Amino acid sequence: MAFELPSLSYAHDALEPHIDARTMEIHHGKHHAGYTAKLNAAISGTDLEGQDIVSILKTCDMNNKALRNNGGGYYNHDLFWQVMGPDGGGNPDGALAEAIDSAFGSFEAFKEAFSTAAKTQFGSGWAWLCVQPDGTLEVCATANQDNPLMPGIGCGGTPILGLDVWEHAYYLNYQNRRPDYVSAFFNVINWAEVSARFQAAK
Ligand code: MN3
Repeated sequence: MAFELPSLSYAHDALEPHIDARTMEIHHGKHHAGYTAKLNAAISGTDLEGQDIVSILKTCDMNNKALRNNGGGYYNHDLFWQVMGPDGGGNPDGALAEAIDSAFGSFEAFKEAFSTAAKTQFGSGWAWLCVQPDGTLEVCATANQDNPLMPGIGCGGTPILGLDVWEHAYYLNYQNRRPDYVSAFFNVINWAEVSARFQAAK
C-alpha cells in the first residue's frame, strides 16, 4: 500500500500573515507531494512496502539516500502541518508545560533554545523538540530531511514539534530573514497537538 499526501486540516491562507498561502500551496502541493511520490518509488518492490513510516525511519539504511531523504521528507512535513494551526500560538499547558519548565527552566528559555537551533542550523534542515524514553524533553537540529527517529541522528528522541528551515519554507515571504520566520512560527504552533504527541510518546 502506497503512502498518500496527507491533506491539510486548514486552508492554505489560514496561517497568514505568519506563513503565506502561496508558500503553503507550493510547500504542501509540490514539495511534500514530491517526497511522498519518491518515498513510494524508493520502497516499491522492497520488504518496506506496507510498513508504517516510523518503522521505516527507525530502521533506515542511512546509505540509501532515496529512502533517507524522501522517507524523512514525507514524515517531517506530515508532522509539520499538524503542529501548526490557525488557532495556534500562546503557551502550552498541563504536563507538557511542566516538562518544558523542568527541561529548560521556563517557556521563554525553551523558546530561546528552539529558536537558536532553528536559526543556527546551517543550510537546509529542521529544528525539533523531542521526548526521550524517560519523558524528558530535548531540543536538537538536523540537516536536510533527517530526523531524530533515524539511527544516530540528532538527540535520538521522538519528535513532537518540528520547524522546517529549508528556504522553500519561508523564502517567498521572508527572503533571507530566517530569524523573522522562526519568530513568526511561534504564532501558529498548535500546542494541543504537541501535547497529544507528548502524551503518546512518553
Ligand atoms: Mn519543507
